[in-house]
Amino acid sequence: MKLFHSPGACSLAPHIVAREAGLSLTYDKVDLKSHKTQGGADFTQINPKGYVPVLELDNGEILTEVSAIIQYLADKAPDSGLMPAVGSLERYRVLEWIGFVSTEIHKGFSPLFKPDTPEAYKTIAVKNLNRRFGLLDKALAGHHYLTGDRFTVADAYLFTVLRWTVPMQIDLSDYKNIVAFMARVAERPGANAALREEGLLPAA
Ligand SMILES: N[C@@H](CCC(=O)N[C@@H](CS)C(=O)NCC(=O)O)C(=O)O
Repeated sequence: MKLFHSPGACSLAPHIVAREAGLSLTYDKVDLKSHKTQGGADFTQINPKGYVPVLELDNGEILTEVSAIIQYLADKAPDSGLMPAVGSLERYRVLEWIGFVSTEIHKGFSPLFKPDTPEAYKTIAVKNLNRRFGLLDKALAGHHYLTGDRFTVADAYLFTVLRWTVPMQIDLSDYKNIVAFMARVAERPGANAALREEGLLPAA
């Protein structure tokens, strides 16, 4: 399987999941401005949606959308516990968080990345994000990860999008549980390996 990704983008979430699951993928870096991949391909031919992440399966099929790719990868390594068993309430709890991270946090950041978003709307977007961060901080109180003390794909996704508070200069220091969560995830061997491979940490 091959993951098309861009350093620090939402494609970091499947990269972390692959590392945590012990799956050996190949990687191709996408320049999101030129839509060329490091391997020399025209990315718009690979994913007409034009965005990362894309997972190319061994049979040549293409899977898109963070939420689908992280579940697919985790299900390839069921013993990893990254995705609880099909039919269990625990699985629906993880799905509940994936939905929240995707629609409330990931897409909450989107206007901040767009150069044509009016400044007044950026202020509203940051306010909305802070409301969500308050909820997250409460949800993380007393345990290590979103659904308890086991790391799941939802945590990989949340960690990935919350990293964007740094370039967006959003201060998280009032959210002590989120700050502790970010440090905890960054220290996990799988997440740490993915961060290094994307050039987001100094090489070991
Ligand atoms: N709905 C998509 C959104 C993916 C997305 O927002 N990708 C961004 C990077 S985080 C991207 O590639 N943007 C470039 C573009 O849209 O041209 C998903 O959940 O996978």
